[in-house]
Amino acid sequence: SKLLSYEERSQLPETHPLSQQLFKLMVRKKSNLCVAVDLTTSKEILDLAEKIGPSIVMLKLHIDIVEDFDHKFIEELTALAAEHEFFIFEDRKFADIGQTVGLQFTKGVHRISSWAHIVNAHLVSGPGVLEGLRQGFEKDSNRGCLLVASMSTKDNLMNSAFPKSAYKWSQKYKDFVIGFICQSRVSADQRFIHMTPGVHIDVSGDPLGQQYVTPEEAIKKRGADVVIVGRGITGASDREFDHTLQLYQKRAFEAYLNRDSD
Ligand code: UP6
Repeated sequence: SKLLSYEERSQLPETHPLSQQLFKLMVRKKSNLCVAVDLTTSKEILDLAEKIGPSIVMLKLHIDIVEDFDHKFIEELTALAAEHEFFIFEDRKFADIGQTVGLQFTKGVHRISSWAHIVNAHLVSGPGVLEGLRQGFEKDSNRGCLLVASMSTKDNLMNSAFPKSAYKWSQKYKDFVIGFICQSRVSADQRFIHMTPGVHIDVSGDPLGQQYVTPEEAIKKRGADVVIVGRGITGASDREFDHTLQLYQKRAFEAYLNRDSD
């Protein structure tokens, strides 16, 4: 079936309120770009967030690689997210038993549930992971979870059982599951957001098994709604940074506008 526009999808009945906001934000900012900010000090992350804020709809973190983490950093990042209007996605890929992920989500030094607008979960251990996370999502809190349905890496073990279960569980847990991290569309249900990592304009992979496609391939061929770009943007030199950021934003959004043409 033909994909509706982001605008139309923001108005579908029973779309999660967070997804509605995200779709509207994508229209307003003319951006379907999430940047993977895989940097290891709070200063580097905040400086980058300031620069990319106007161009993105989501900033993806791996909070467990930040060497000087504290909650003041989170407060500053949250303030930038409010100022520039983007969501904060903690890419924790929760994967343990429900009891443990419930604790990992809400406790520890990071207390992820207290600040991340969006988190994600692997499906290997079964739906218990979602039962465990659910307890950390306060009711009506406008926070959401993405299910990892497939991966970008070479020789990964995620066979077709994963997207099938991801689809099934998205329906069952739609009070907080807002979509998927995937390499091709999981669900024809347009209330759900499909986000694709492994996107780069210049290179086809890295030495550790990462595999890249272009924004056009991810959006037009694979059906991504949002592309996740890390080193393609964060690795640009100071001199080329603004140009590179704008190039990714423009190419990804134009791929969306032109997705019905070849
Ligand atoms: N990521 C992938 N592939 C997946 C799932 N997640 O690359 O299947 C995440 C990585 C990294 C980012 O954890 O933060 O997306 C990709 O970064 P890169 O663009 O620098 O390769």
